[in-house]
Amino acid sequence: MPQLETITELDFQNETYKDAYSRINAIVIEGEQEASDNYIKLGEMLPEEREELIRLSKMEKRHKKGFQACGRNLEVTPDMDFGREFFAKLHGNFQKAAAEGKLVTCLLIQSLIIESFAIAAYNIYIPVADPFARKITEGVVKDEYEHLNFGEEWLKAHFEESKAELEEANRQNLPLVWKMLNQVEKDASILGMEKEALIEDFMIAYGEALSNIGFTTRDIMRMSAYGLAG
Ligand code: Y39
Ligand code: FE
Ligand code: FE
Ligand code: FE
Repeated sequence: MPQLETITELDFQNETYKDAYSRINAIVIEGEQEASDNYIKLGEMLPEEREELIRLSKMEKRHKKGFQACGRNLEVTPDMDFGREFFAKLHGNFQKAAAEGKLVTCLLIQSLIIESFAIAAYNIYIPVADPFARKITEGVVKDEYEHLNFGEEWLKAHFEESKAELEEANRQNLPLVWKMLNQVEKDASILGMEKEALIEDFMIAYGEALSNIGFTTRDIMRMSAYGLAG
């Protein structure tokens, strides 16, 4: 089905567009910074993977720089207070889990939930982005699959002993994703990104990850239902 938004010409210099961009761009910049911090933290929790995790952290730092350049290119100042507020709950849950040494919960939050969110958002953004941002985002999204894969591989290798903690972490964190999507629905739509498409791509990436780790279709259905009602 052709998307009307990709046919309609977006005016990247329009004030409405730039206002919405100031919040979405901030979310992405804040998200990349937090992702970078989270991978450093994961490297401390998982010393045998420390070098690999430091490498992923550096990739996130580069993503942040790329998206800052996208904002400058459109002459938009990112609303970083909004970005921090947007991630506050999920970030708080990651930090609490890290303080308690709950590695599996931290991996679920960063490598499965946040990476799936990034993959959905960037894939939906690419066709409607300005040419400068499109190039940057195309480079970034390839990396995000690698990040998701890191979490998948580790959790797959430790599935039996991680299963219960994964289910609990899913129950506590997936509802936050739907709240976050609701918060940006209007701004995203001004940029040509529809919430339904974001949800669909998120669920595909997240569901495939859970399947690769070892969950059954039945488990995935049950786990996906969390938060949808809330
Ligand atoms: O791993 C990463 O690089 C993740 C930090 C980035 C998350 C980006 C989340 C974007 C949500 C944007 C919502 C716009 C509709
Ligand atoms: Fe990233
Ligand atoms: Fe990203
Ligand atoms: Fe990432």
